[in-house]
Amino acid sequence: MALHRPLLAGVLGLSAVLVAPTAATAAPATPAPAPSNAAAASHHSDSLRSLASGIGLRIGTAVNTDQLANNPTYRSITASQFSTVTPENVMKWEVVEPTRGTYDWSAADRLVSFAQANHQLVRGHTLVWHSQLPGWLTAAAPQMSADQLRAVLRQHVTDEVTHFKGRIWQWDVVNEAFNDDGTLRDSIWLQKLGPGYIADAFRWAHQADPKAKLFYNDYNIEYTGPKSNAVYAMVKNLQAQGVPIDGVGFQTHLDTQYPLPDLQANLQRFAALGLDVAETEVDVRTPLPVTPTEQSAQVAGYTQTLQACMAVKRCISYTVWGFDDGDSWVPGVFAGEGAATIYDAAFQPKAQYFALQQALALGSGAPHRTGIGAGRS
Ligand code: 9MR
Repeated sequence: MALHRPLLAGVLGLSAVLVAPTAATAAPATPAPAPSNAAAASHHSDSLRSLASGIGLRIGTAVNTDQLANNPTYRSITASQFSTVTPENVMKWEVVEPTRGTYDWSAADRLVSFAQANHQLVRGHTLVWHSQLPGWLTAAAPQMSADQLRAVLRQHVTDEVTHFKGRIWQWDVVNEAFNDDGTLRDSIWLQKLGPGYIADAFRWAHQADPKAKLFYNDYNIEYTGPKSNAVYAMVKNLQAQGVPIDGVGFQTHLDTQYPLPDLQANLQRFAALGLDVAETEVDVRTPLPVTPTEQSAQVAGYTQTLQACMAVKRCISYTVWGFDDGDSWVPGVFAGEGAATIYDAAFQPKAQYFALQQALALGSGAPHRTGIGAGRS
């Protein structure tokens, strides 16, 4: 899940970032009555969402819906700092259809309502993936014929997109279908259905909600190399077949131990295909405990990733994968690493937060994104 080229210098070599704690930027921890959707968001002019709106860029976060329901501080920051939200887990297949044929949209519906109440757009995540599948499906799939499995997948895509029709800005239709060497991942989808499942999923999603922007989403495709080249070739191929694909999501899970050589140029080459691009799951982890040097690298990582997006007109959203260290997925997966987000576990903004704020403030002359709230054209 990470680049295998060591070199802190790649990140540190970036221009120094002034980390000026100029103004009180954390959202006030105003208690809001749970479980109200009214998060009392006062959109300060120096919030991330306000600063980004000047160039038509959406700033997002993955949302832990348990925290959203129970923690007023979490709710307040989610509402005040971000203009798009992504459900971290509650739109995944195992959550929405725990028993075959019985849907549970409740948690996802609550998030979508929260987003609407706070004038936020929603990135739907994710329809077709090899992970977080319901147990009934992984148990039954090996015995199914290709036609049976295709019908199950079609039903899932159609029912989920139909349920949220008109309320999703960007759908991650297919997630993480490639290996790092550029070959297709050996998932149940590839094994039984062959590579055509990818085009099918986009077509089914488009039929169910013709206005949603449909994305392919993956990690380790931020820089040129076998994996991003394979995704690039796939996208061109889908376009040549007339498949309705609108964008590519670059997850951007970074680690200060590895460099990020050519993100902007890579985003630009996908944009040049006529696609939207987005950074969809940004975080920058580091070995713990964090030293000042490592934190400088993390700050540079956030600045670099945001500036790359800002420089590319077709980069329409920049989403962090959770905003606080207390809720980050990183420590549970990468032993000894963490501190990957922009707020600490006590919901205080870190230098990483101020770096994003400053990049937005200094980048007000970046190209203005157009049609940002609109669906596909
Ligand atoms: O952050 C998510 C975590 O809570 C889940 O346990 C995990 C299960 O695989 O998925 C995490 O989110 C992933 C996202 O859906 C796709 N890209 C990688 C993310 C981090 O693993």
